[in-house]
Amino acid sequence: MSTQVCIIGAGPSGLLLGQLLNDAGIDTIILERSSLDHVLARVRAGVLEQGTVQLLEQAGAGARMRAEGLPHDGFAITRENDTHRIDLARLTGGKNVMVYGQTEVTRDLVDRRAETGGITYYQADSVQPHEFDSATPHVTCRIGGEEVRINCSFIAGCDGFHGASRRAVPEGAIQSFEKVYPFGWLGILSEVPPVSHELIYASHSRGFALCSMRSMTRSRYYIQCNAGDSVDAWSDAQFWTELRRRLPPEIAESMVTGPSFEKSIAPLRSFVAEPMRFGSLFLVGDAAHIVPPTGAKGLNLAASDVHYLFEGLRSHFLERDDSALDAYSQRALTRVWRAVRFSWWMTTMLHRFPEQAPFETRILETELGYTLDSEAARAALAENYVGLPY
Ligand code: RFL
Ligand code: PHB
Repeated sequence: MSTQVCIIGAGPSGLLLGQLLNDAGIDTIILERSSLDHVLARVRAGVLEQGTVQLLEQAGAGARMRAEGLPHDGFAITRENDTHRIDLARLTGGKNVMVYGQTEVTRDLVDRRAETGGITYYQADSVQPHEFDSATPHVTCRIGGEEVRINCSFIAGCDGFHGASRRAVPEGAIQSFEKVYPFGWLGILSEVPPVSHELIYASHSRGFALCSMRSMTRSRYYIQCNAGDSVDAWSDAQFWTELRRRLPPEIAESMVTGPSFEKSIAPLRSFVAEPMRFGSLFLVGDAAHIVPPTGAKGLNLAASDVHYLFEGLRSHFLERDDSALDAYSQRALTRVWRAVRFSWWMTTMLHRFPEQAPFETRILETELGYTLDSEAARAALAENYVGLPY
């Protein structure tokens, strides 16, 4: 087989890149390790920046998001029992974010690829990029028990943090930066109306909590938990009790609870691999970087990487101009590091760290107090939350 761009991974970055390329007349094949059902069942992000919304529209996958997504002009931060609203629209000159689940984004992109005849192989085993530093890049894998070789001009590694693409790069050619946080997020989905029509980020002496949503009848809630906790150790009743304790009483009292239909623990990590290009292999999204979910940036960074790479590939194939492709790694990494800094800052300011020195605790309390009281600090928070320009 052969194609112009072989894309590894059918998560949001692989599907979005594949759609933009196919629509521009550039041929792609997507290889995905898991089954379609598994890809569609993953529950993750919920907040889309305007740049992500525009890219989904550009890919022809924006209609349901426009109809069913919830535009949010602000969110709340609670500190023990006080509530402070961050007015995103006022602080950013009219910008907002869209609350629309990653599960729905993935479904819309999968449907659009099927409508437009794009090729995706699911359950592709042992996917491996080869010779991306030569004139004959190719990818091998097993599909339905058969060995397959795909010759291509470029390989897009969109296969997430645990994928094969980054691991195919020789150790000396890549530099990694990593910080692992000493806690996780225990998250649930429940068919109950959200406690507030906007998100609530709660900083509390018992630990962080987040009240989010997927619709006006489906809530997504998270609480900071210990790094080693197991999901089975948390009953729904224990989850709801702990969540309520971390919220101001008037919010906790008005919260509707019910059985969870999804419950999982996510570890928190910041990670960046540099550079993001190795010959004809490009790393995109979680394959190159991970942020803790506190700033809602992971999926949005995957989208901005896709934007830069699509522009580069489009100019290469349609205009015979390689300048944007050559600038990919640098342009993507500049935006990535800003989001890594913001996510680290939000995480550090809002969580409670085990064994924190009293000095650090006071500094972080002061950081939060300053952020909530200063118009300039709130504007900086809002500017980053809605998403820095591409
Ligand atoms: P993905 O989604 O991990 O997709 C990678 C795909 O590659 C496949 N794959 C392989 N395929 C072939 N061969 C291999 N060897 C392969 N290895 C892996 C995988 O099966 C998968 O289908 O990466 P992608 O596309 O870069 O997308 C990144 C986003 O999924 C991620 O950044 C976000 O979910 C992060 N995130 C959030 N981001 C936001 O922008 N806003 C949020 O509100 C937000 N909340 C979150 C989050 C992530 C969370 N978790 C669980 C980590 C909340 C949580 C709890
Ligand atoms: C979510 O709804 O899953 C969500 C929202 C905001 C975040 C992280 C996750 O910062």
